[in-house]
Amino acid sequence: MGSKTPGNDNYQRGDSQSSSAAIGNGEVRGRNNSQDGDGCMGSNGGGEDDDGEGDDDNNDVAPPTLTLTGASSADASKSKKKKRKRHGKKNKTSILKQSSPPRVPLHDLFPSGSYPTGELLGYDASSETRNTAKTKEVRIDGLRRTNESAFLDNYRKAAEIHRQARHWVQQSVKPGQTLTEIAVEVEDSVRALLDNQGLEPGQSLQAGMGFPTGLSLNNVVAHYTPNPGQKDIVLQHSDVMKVDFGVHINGWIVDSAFTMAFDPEYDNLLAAVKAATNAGIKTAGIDVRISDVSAAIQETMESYEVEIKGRMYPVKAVRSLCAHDIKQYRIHGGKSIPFVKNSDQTKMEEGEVFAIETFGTTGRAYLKDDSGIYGYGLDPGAPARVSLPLASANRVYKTIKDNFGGIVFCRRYLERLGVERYLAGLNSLVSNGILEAYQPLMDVPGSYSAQFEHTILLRESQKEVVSRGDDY
Ligand SMILES: [Co+2]
Repeated sequence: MGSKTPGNDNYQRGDSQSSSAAIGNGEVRGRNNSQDGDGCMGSNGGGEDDDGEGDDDNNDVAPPTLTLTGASSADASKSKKKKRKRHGKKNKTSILKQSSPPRVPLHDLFPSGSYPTGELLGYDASSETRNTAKTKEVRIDGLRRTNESAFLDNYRKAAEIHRQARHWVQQSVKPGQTLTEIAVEVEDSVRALLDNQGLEPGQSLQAGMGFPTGLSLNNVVAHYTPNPGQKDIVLQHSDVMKVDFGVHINGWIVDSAFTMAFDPEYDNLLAAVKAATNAGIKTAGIDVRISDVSAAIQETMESYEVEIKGRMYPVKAVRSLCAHDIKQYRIHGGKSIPFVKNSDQTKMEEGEVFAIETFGTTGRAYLKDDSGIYGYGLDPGAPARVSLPLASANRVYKTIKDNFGGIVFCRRYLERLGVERYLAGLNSLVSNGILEAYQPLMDVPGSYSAQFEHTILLRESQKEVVSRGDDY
């Protein structure tokens, strides 16, 4: 999920003035904090290739064999695909055993417990040197090392589940399906691969969906998910769909998204956003300033012009959403990376996790809240119990604590737990400031938007694009 552009607190750190000056205020137009828009990263599409380098120098295993489908995001070059497949050989057998839709738990496919490494990229020379001092400290600390290895295992497993679940989406989703069918299938797949249905209290805290599955069409840029009881939307051949979902294990969330379209008319829009996200990934690193990542993103995004239905549009970088860091059980860790120039001197730091996402649009790029609710999120530091006058608020609060903690959830996630008559309770928690509600975000009608997003780990000597796949 993308974070809403901070006008305020999320941007904290002294730099806020600068960042908001550059990007912030004006553009945000009244929106407050950063909401993430989970973005995804685009891969090699559109002739963009940053990832190529990483692969080559690191023997890193490309995730098994997803072939991207008919979706236009699949356009990536065939030759590259082949090359990667070879790298991924050792996992090949495992993927062959995965069912469609995916239902074979990941631990059965990888009995050794060792999951594919993401794409490893080096830092540029200057940042590596800067790093040395900190690095030593880390080496001494054995406990931290053990934690680091559990952290990596959790992240790599969650990323592989993301790849396998999205592979199904790319292969199987077709116009005529409803958004509810698609969302439920994504979620059923993720839970099956985790081998955790999350129906008992506490289970979803161990592993589950990282946030509500986002399926945002056309001018709805981010944060739309189907809700129970609402009129369902049927996917059309002419739609551009952002598919944004997360997988978490022990609170470590893989946040990754892509865009699919059935009409090749949108290919260049998708390519622009993929390229922008890849530019952000390439620039990101330990000690790198947020302003530098933003500038790289904007420059790439705005170098594209696209023709849709006979009209030319510049691709605009969306102003109201940001990429963001991720903390345990917390999708928006507090750092935000706008997609346009700013003077935020905040640096990325070793050990941090970032969701590098970008959104491009043919519309105005300043988004408005759409009606309805996407999801709700508790502050992870929220107290164990609350006592409000409304009994149902206290009840639903306990359910949230027991099942989601700080993980953003949606009404469908509550209903599958058998919770009923929760709306008044949720509203009360929101109005008391205990729960934050996220709304869908839209650009002007008739516009089209795309998103790509990857989760990256800023490890000691390399950055790991943990959610990278053959698809994007
Ligand atoms: Co995100």
